[in-house]
Amino acid sequence: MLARALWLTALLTGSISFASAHDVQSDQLRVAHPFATPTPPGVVNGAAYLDITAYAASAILVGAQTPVSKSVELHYMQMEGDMMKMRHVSAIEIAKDETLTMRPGGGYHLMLMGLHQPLVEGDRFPITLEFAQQDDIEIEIWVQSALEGSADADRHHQH
Ligand SMILES: [Cu+2]
Repeated sequence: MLARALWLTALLTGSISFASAHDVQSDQLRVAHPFATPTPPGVVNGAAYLDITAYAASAILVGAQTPVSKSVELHYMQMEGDMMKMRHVSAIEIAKDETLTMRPGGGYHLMLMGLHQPLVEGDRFPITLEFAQQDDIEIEIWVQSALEGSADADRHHQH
C-alpha cells in the first residue's frame, strides 16, 4: 500500500514538473502551454494556440514560422451573424502585464497554412514566434485534442 502511494506521488510530481517545463520565458515575455489540434487527413491547414504574457513592456507579435507548414498566419475568429469567420491580422499587440490567451472556438490563433503532413495527437514540433521589438522565441508545440489542450493550458495558469 505504501509502495503504491509512493509510486503515485512520484508519478504526480513527475507530471507536474513535466507540465511546468512546457513554457519559455525571456527577460520580457513568457510563452506558455502551446498546443495544436490534430488535423483529419486531407485538411491542408492546422491551428495552434498558446498564451503570451508581456511583463516587462508591451509586445507585438508579428508572425511565426514552423517546419511543419509552408507558412503561419495570425488569425482572429469570431461569429458574424450565425457564421464563424476567420480574419487574417498582421500583428497582435499584448499590453504590458497582460496575457494573450489563445483557445479553440474563437479569438486569436496561429493558422498553420499548407501542412506538409497531418498533425497527429502526440506529435511535437517547434514554432518560432516573431516580435516587433523583442527577440524571436522558439517553443515546442504539442498536438492535443481541443478539449485536452485547453484544459491543460487552463490548469497551467493556476499558479
Ligand atoms: Cu485561422
